Amino acid sequence: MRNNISLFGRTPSDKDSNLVLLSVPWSATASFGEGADKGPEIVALYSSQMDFFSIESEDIRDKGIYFLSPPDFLKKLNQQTREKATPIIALEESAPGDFPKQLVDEINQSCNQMVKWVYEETKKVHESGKKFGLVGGDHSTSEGAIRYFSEIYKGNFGILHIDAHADLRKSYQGFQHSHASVMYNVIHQTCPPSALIQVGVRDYCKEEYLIIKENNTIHTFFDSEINKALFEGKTWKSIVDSIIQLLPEKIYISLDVDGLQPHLFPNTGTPVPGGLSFGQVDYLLRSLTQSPVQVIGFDLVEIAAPEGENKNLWDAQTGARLLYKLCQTILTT
Ligand SMILES: [Mn+2]
Repeated sequence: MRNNISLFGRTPSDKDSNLVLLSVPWSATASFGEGADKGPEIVALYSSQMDFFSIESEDIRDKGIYFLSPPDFLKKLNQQTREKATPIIALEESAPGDFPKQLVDEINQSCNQMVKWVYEETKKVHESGKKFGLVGGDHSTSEGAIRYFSEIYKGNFGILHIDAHADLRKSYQGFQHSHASVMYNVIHQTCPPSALIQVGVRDYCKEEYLIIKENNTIHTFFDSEINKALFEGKTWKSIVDSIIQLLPEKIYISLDVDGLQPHLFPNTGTPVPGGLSFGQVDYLLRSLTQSPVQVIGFDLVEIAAPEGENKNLWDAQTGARLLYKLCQTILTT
């Protein structure tokens, strides 16, 4: 295996690892804020800056969490693709639909290369008998991993998708593997997952809403509906229970950090007011560990570093803690 990056103050050997985390520093077609390609790096950097003891959960640092370092080719491909995509992303704002087709094709090919690479890496980890997680990168980095699990489990699993966005756009700005299209691509595979359960969605277009309404494998807990229930006296526990009830036995967690309240991740690419609190996500994850659900893999995406000289890395602080909780969840279900 490739070298690993120190995470949570540990650098286990390959043979002692039980959970392999793939780092995918990719944000080539990010449409608003940049910097999600720095996600894995900044999370690793801040992951030793916390206390691992807690009254409600186990210290998992010595359970062999191997954080794979990204290959140079991927970093270069991201940079080159980003350079090609920048003028198109800017152009879209002034003249929608007016894209130079050849350039868009080239960008789609590069994104496809990234998706295939993630697919192959996920396969390697799964075939080695270890558990799998992914740290993005923008949300397009999840597609290859989910595609692999869809094939291997023949669609017999569900996705728990925490996000401010439905990510059900057919393509976005002409890019087929956009962060905004990841779940559209996932449900249009040969063996799509048997359930897509979305939580925290609050920014979506009419086409996406129609896909949700017309597809009985998709269930969306819109942020507005969650709030209404809470304001009218329902408990978060009862909402979590209804989320878990809809999940099949095997699940993959896709966690876009913009699903949480934006003050927790101020630099994420497309922040939206509203969203879940850190405590609500923590409670949801812990409830999974007390349910019959088995987590087969996860991704944590859209953690970004601010641009320029601003060194506010709060996103990394929150992101590292969220990653630790996801690792606890997959190692105990
Ligand atoms: Mn999102």
